[in-house]
Amino acid sequence: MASEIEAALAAVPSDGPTIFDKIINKEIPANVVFEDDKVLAFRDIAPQAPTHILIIPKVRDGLTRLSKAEERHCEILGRLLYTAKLVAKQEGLEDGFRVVINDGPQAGQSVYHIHVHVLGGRQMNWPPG
Ligand code: DGP
Repeated sequence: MASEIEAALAAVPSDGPTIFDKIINKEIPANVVFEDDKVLAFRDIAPQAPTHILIIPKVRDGLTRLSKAEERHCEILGRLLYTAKLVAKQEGLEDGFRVVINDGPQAGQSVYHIHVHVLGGRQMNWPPG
């Protein structure tokens, strides 16, 4: 957990390319669980639950983080959430799952390409840390 926060605090919020561009462009491997023309879903490299999947838009279009969202992003934001539902079903998370979007350093965001975390397979705690 500490290294996740260290990574988030070290990350410089920017509109530049991120590691996720390399995954989209197949320059580095990822364990992809779902893909269509708009979104890509793959397993997190540092899973925080038995199932931990990231869902990202294939085109960032300025959407580095949720706080940068504009009206034009409503469609892709909806698609990210709908994909979370599809992926949760595909992963067999019938007993429930959690959807997380970290925004900015204080929330622990380390990659500035908006992404939805889908976590499941264990009992979640509340409040989150
Ligand atoms: P966040 O902290 O919300 O910005 O989440 C970023 C997540 O991205 C974090 O849980 C670890 C994951 N991640 C970072 N680099 C890679 C990578 O190269 N491959 C995969 N699969 N996940 C990555």
